Amino acid sequence: MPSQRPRAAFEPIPPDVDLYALVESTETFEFAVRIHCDAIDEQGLENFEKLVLLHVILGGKPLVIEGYETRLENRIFSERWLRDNYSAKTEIAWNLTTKSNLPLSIGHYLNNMPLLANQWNSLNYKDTSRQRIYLKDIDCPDVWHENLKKLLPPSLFFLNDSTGIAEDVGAALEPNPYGQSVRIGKGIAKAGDLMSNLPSEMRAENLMCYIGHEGTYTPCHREMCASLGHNIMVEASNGLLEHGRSTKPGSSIWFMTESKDRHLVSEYWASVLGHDIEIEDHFAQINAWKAAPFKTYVIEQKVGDFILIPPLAAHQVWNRGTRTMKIAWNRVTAETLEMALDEALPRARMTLTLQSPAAKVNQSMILTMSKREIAEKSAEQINGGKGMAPVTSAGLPTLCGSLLLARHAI
Ligand SMILES: O=C(O)CCC(=O)C(=O)O
Ligand SMILES: [Fe+2]
Repeated sequence: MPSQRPRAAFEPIPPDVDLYALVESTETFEFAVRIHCDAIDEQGLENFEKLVLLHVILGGKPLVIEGYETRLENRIFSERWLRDNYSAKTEIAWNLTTKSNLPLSIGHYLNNMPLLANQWNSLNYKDTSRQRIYLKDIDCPDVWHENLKKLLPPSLFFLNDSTGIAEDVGAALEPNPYGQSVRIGKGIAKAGDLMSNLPSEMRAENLMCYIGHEGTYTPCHREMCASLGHNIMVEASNGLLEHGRSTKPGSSIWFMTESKDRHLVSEYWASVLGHDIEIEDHFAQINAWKAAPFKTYVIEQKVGDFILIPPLAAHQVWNRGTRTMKIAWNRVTAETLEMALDEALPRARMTLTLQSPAAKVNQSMILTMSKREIAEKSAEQINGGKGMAPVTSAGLPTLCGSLLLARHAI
């Protein structure tokens, strides 16, 4: 049991870390594959979707799509815009130093970021009493949502409904908005987000923003329910003066494994590091990654870098510089559902049962259901109680929706 073993301690990353030298000198480290967003326009969306399926979903390796910085509208994706429109909004920040919630206004946080970031240097970066305040999992402003939607490949976006062809294999009956009582819906999806097939009250509204300063981080974890993770850095400090104060360029360092190494990763986390990978509580030391018996992909995410996180691939993230602003979401496809049913759900069910007394009624109901009951229940939900639908069709996102929501309720 992880809790009975000595547990690896947290060790911060120095502000002057040389990532390129680190990857160069470590055999098991490799930079993740990058493509430019212009290449998607040149090669076509269909080829790009094939690449995502083969490289990320089935191949289980991370992919970075770079180059969005020139397409993001600078005026909207800016510190100034956020300050002008959301200064007074109260959010719950996460105090990483005390491991507790900290309610604050967005304006107050933005004002204090240079102070929070500039406190660190190569001598004091291990100081345990200094404040690390991370504004994470906050709602994404609607204007950002709408702008991003116009910018990114539609099949990758949050709640997109490019999920199959009408009347194709696996289609279920659905209410007909044009008169007759029912019509045959869409078939089993190729890409898209199956969550979009659900009534809005059942969807996981998981389009989230992360705003962080040097030394804030997200411990190692995997996306809930074997879903596919998406994360784009939309803004960062650029090293110039802001409101009369100097800034340091913002970026995020990612350490990520491959889907295929998931069992090895869990075992290493439990037996060597003494932590449970299912509980997002440990940011592993660089030395722990170096000594690990699996490959580690490293990414330095800058503005305009859009990262695709494979299902069940463990990853942790460290913010650098004065400010990074990211938008992230999850997507459920036919393939990720299959993986969820096979292995992520039994584990998630265990973790959530243990950890979340606050889980909502439908969540706990779903968590105690068997795989077959889940399939039946989901089929009922899309067929209006008229019987079974194929397991990988639209019904099962109900379950994933509950789990994705539950992630933030823990
Ligand atoms: O940027 C972060 O702090 C965490 C992001 C993450 O884990 C994700 O997008 O899945
Ligand atoms: Fe994540």
